[in-house]
Amino acid sequence: MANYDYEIVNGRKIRVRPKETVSEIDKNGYFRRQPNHFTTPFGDGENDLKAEGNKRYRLVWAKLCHWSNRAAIARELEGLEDQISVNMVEHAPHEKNLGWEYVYNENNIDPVFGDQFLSEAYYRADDDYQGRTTVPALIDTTTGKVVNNDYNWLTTYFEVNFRPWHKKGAPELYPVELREEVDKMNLWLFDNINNAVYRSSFSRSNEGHFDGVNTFFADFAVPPADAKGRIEGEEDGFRASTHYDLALPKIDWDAQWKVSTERAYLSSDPTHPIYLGNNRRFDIDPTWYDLGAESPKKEEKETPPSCGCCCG
Ligand SMILES: N[C@@H](CCC(=O)N[C@@H](CS)C(=O)NCC(=O)O)C(=O)O
Repeated sequence: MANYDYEIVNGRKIRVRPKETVSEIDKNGYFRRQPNHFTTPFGDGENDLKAEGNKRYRLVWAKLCHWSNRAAIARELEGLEDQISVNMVEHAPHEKNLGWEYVYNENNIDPVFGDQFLSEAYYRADDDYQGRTTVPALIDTTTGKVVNNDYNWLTTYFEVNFRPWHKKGAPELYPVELREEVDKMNLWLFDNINNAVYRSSFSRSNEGHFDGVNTFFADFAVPPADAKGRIEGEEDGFRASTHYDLALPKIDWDAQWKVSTERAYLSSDPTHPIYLGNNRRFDIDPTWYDLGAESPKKEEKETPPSCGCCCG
């Protein structure tokens, strides 16, 4: 077992949260997100998690976390409030950063598990788990162990596997005919928006930071484009949006727009680590997590010489 740092809180030995700015940074200073650790799916397979209502599972989420908001929203939309219980966490000041804590409960103790920190359920599941203990987390109340923190698919399990427990008239959030499209959209969202924010914030080099920033801004404010990718009111406008590539992968946008979209970084590029073709489970190239690996490099662009006066 690795060496861990602990703090004693109310007589509990609580492990100090690992710092992403140390453990998830590659040698070029890029942020490389830890893989999800508890990814066993719900299903009929021998080793799959078994869906069950009656509050067998407890969802832990936090207001500030977009991924966990999604799980909490899906649970309520489908009317699973009486079937999957819920609790919320926040960070609270301690000498060291101890991660998510049940600050909304009396004495900061979750009444079901008797835990003060979410990490306690993570380490019950895997005592040598080295990553950050994140929300959303689904905990099995029969064992008190985290069984799934796979934010992308958790919502889908609520929609598909927990269907027998949905309220009457619950919306179908993952209709069969749209699943492929929804999956693609989720991939795009992960790569270009949600995780781009992390890449811009936690990178420890300018390159890594701007890689995140540029990805985010290239794709966030996507104005509506017509079928050819043209944006109304912009004569030469085009959108370097990964979503279009994922949704309409057969179109060569560069040829279409007769202009280079400089896509080297985005997930339409087979060399991009998130490029997955039709793979549904984020089977990202394992070297993406290898912090010793080379980060992708953008080609340097020549900066036009300035006039040396007011233009700087
Ligand atoms: N499960 C994912 C994504 C979920 C995630 O990153 N959640 C963030 C909040 S948005 C979190 O719980 N962070 C807790 C922490 O870093 O201590 C992961 O392991 O990276």
